[in-house]
Amino acid sequence: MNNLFSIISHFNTKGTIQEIKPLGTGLINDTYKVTTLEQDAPDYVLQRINHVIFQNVEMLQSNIQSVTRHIRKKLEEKGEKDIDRKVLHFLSADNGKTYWFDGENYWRVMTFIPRATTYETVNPEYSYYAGVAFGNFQAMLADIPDALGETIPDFHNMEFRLKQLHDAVAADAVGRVKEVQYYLDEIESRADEMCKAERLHREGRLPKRVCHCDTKVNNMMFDENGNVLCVIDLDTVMPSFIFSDYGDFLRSAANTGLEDDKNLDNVNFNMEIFKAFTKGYLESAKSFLLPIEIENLPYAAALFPYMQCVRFLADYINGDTYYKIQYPEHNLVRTKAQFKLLQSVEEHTPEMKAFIQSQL
Ligand code: GN1
Ligand code: MG
Repeated sequence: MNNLFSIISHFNTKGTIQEIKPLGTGLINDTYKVTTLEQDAPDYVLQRINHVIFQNVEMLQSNIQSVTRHIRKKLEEKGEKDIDRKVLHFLSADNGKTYWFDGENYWRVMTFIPRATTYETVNPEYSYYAGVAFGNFQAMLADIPDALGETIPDFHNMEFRLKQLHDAVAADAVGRVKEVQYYLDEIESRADEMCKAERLHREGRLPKRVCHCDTKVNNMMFDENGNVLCVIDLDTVMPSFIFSDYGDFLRSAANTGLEDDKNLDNVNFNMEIFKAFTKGYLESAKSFLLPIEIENLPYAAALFPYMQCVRFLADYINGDTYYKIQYPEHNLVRTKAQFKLLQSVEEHTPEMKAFIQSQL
């Protein structure tokens, strides 16, 4: 922890640092809350950037700067109040950049947003607000002037994720392939259908837009009245299909169980959350979405549990090199839970299609 105090001293903070302790449940970066002593000094969030995963930290931070600058400008133009709680603010370090390299790790600091909460689960009312907020987020970024880099190349490219799984199976680095054959077969039988987005894109029928690409429900800040303040965790903001944001929110928020639930009976797709989120999303995004995007929203709802199933399984087969795990079979448990969620989404597809039609 001493080390953390010395790291934050390289950033342009106000007040006296009193305490630094772990914050949140992210699977990639390490996050800490930094509390200051004085009432009038803000608190901060300190993060160690996982640079094995985000290899180009310069590009990463430059993307985030472009995005936050653009959103701030949009909010100012709309005459919004309380803007400091509605867009993230990153501090400069001694080197004039928004990150600091200590010789081993990359670090960044942002201002902590006061009186705001994140949730691991949300009710239909909050899902509706989240739908409106993610639609607005995409709409605000539609005319961002800077070209954003792909911080993780092919991040939500389903063909690429399947190739990674196939490579993992071929290498079978820790001898786990034999125990997961059932899941490999289930994945293979859906592979063609699930790679539809990439095909439509190649045919010129499906555009990429600037998306958040990690719209897990816990990446959204709500105020004390349930209003959405802002979207956080901007590392993966990049051009993608709108399916990314729509699908990943539902994957996390409409799951009646946990992402890593050991009891698969808990895991089902919650249609009330689906309806509320879809209603909100279509209200704010309908004006710019193409018919092919709207028509494929049920596909997006299936794509993300499927993709996550593929990613967790590949990591399990590789011997757990990507996601943080709490116990040896953790990635297998996650795979099974995502697969159960996928099956439940599949059962609800006709109902989803009918609901979407009713909203147009
Ligand atoms: C990771 O950083 P975090 O925990 O919000 C991952 C997402 C996955 C998610 C699964 C950069 O998100 O893509 O959907 O875990 N982020 C990265 O929970 O791989
Ligand atoms: Mg997160």
